[in-house]
Amino acid sequence: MPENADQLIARAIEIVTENDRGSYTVPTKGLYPYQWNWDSCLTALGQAHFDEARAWAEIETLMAHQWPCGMVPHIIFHEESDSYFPGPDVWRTGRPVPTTGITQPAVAGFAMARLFARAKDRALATRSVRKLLPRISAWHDWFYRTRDPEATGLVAIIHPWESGRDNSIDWDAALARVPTDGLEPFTRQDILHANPDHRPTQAQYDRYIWLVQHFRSLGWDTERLHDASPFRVVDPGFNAILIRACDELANVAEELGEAELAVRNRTYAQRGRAALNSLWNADLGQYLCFDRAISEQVNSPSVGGILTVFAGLPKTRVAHLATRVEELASRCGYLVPSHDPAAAAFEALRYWRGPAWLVVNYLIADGFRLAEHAEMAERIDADSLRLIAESGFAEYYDPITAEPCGGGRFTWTAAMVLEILN
Ligand code: 2M8
Repeated sequence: MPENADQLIARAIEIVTENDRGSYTVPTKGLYPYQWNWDSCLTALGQAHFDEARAWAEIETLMAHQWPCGMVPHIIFHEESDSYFPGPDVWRTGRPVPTTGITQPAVAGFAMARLFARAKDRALATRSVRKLLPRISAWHDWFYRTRDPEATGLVAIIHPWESGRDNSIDWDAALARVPTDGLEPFTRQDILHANPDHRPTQAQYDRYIWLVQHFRSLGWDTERLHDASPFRVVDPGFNAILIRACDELANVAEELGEAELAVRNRTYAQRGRAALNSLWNADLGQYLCFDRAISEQVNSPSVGGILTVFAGLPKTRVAHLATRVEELASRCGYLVPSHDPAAAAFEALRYWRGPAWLVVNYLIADGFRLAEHAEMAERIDADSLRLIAESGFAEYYDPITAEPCGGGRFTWTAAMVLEILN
């Protein structure tokens, strides 16, 4: 018998709670035993439906580990664990509580604004936002200062892990140019917890780790890493999240009388949105990545170019993206595949090379809702719930068969269900 909404909500709360470590939440036990940056912010959205104070604490814990330069790391290693590689002994960033030295999609500004808009406890929300605003804004400053040194309006990622879409086909050509000489031997843990056929390849891991070693050899000086990295890619989805976060932060800052933060973030958002035009591909009717190291567009039709709708786009662009989503829907059973199933490199089960992810669905649906394409938003939400009904709270799903993949009882998947059903 299919579960009703109340039963699903109860199960989702159970999963988020079992992964709760007090002041932060792990994505799923075993596979990911630490705090991940964008997981935490998306998790807080779900937590707020049953515990507002806990939701604020989730984001505050993340932001407490911001580096003095403004960067917010992609993983905080709160506790020791031998079930994840690469751990703190590989990163060696020298932080009091160990962290990685790269970042992840800047969801925090959006999550903060959404929690603030919905908060029932206004005093608690205002107190938390007063703490978070300057920190999140400093992160945005850091992005545009260090990752857009030529002031193009768009930031680059310097490691595939920063995108959150780790082994996307988007990175293949750029990653192939990353050398592997001097690579220290290592043992992966991910393939002990998840099916190796659903994970990145060894050749990709070699390059992920080479980049970590390279940045480490530069003393984790984040002002230098962009120019020193052989991997520099402008991801439209990553930029869209940052642009929206800047806009949302500016709204909250205006409301609280923080004029300077508001103006700065609004300017980032406006410049970023204008610059996204350079990533538009008229033949495909979607945005594409740009390989900054060789100044070439990356001809790879991934979900990164559709996620752009989250930035808040002109109506004509949104209409094109809706058409693209219709095309993808005709090629799979469940929206939104992380890569176009018509592309030769598409792999239905391999992580970010094809599978559907509820967090990405949520962000895309939110973008369509913002653009008053409610029908498309509801369709994507409905597909997310069909995936849950078919296959439970998995990390990701085959977009053709709904087969569940990766870690089970996954926090952000459960958090997105709470968002959809509340
Ligand atoms: C995945 O990434 C980590 C590295 O950061 C990994 O595979 O080891 C990605 O899906 C990423 O987007 C996510 O934040 C993380 C934790 O869920 O797992």
